Amino acid sequence: MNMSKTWPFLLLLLLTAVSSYAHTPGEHAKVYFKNLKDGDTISNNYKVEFGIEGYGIVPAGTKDKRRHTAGHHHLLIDHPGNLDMDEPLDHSRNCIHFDAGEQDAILNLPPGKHTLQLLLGDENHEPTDPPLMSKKITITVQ
Ligand SMILES: [Cu+2]
Repeated sequence: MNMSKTWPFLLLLLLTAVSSYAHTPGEHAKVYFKNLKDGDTISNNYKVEFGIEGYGIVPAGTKDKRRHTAGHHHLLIDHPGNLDMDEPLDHSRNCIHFDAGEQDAILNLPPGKHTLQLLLGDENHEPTDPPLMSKKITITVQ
């Protein structure tokens, strides 16, 4: 066997094994707002829908191996931005957890401008690595 031709192949195999590490979404994975975009104006009781591609949704606390390829949504509302990506996400009015795997929510916010952003968390509410975050959008509530 010619080792000079085999080494690059082995290296590629090794890199592939490392990059498919648990809780690591692929580079094409993303979360996004299905029916809201930056600059939109909405009325209260708006049902916002959460989209996800290239990764799955499971309830928080899932113990089986689905947890390696799926998580649950968090909606950051007017979040101050002091997020530690290595710690579980806080439960606050700025960070709403969708522990049951919900993929939509009814928005009821005070009139005015608000920022919204989606961030996926794992079974322990920690962001994946790299984090699956939507673009931060600013909306106006009438
Ligand atoms: Cu959570």
